[in-house]
Amino acid sequence: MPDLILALDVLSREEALRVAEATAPHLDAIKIGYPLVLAAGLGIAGSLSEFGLPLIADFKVADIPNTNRLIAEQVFAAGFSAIICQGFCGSDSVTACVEAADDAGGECYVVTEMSHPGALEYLSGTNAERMARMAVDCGAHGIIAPATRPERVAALRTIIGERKILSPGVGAQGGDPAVIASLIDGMIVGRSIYTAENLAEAARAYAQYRR
Ligand code: NUP
Repeated sequence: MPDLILALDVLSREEALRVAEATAPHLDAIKIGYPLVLAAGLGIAGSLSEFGLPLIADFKVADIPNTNRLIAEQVFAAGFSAIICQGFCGSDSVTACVEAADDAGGECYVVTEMSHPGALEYLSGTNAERMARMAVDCGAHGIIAPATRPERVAALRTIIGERKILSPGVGAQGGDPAVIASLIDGMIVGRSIYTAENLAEAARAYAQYRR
């Protein structure tokens, strides 16, 4: 059963710390990305580190290898323990992130199939399967795959074996935690927790699916 990863897409340092404080006892990691970092600055990583949870940088890095490496090095220097990159730029770009992660003692996750409806236009099917295979070949620690399509997660699992699957799309995007939990290693939940009236209660409800 999966870890619970909070997607903390709130728009101020104060709100981020309020949500993190209320939910931290029920979490295994916190994922932040452009919304919070652009609103509150990269220093938010240092502030969140006080909760003692691994921090995942969801910047979906998608550039040439040299730029990917420069971005990844900044991410790990800021205190993150994992980075998410896109797979569609190819194996050299993914390898740059994996190597930066390895150098920092961190992890790199590769987006294969995304969770939203538009992913079916390009980021799904055989493209996703090829990217999953490539992620394994590049030594990535795992992939991102959609809780909104459990049958696709199961298909991608046959490709990546024991490597980790972190899965967004539960709750607000319609994914059912009871269905996806046994297929994945990390359940990523954002709005269904951070917009809840009772933050701790919402986090606890998803935490029942943890290992
Ligand atoms: O395919 C993806 N789908 C997705 O929702 C890849 C992602 N990284 N995400 C992220 O997961 C998204 O950017 C957001 O931070 C989180 C899901 O949040 P929510 O839909 O639970 O609010």
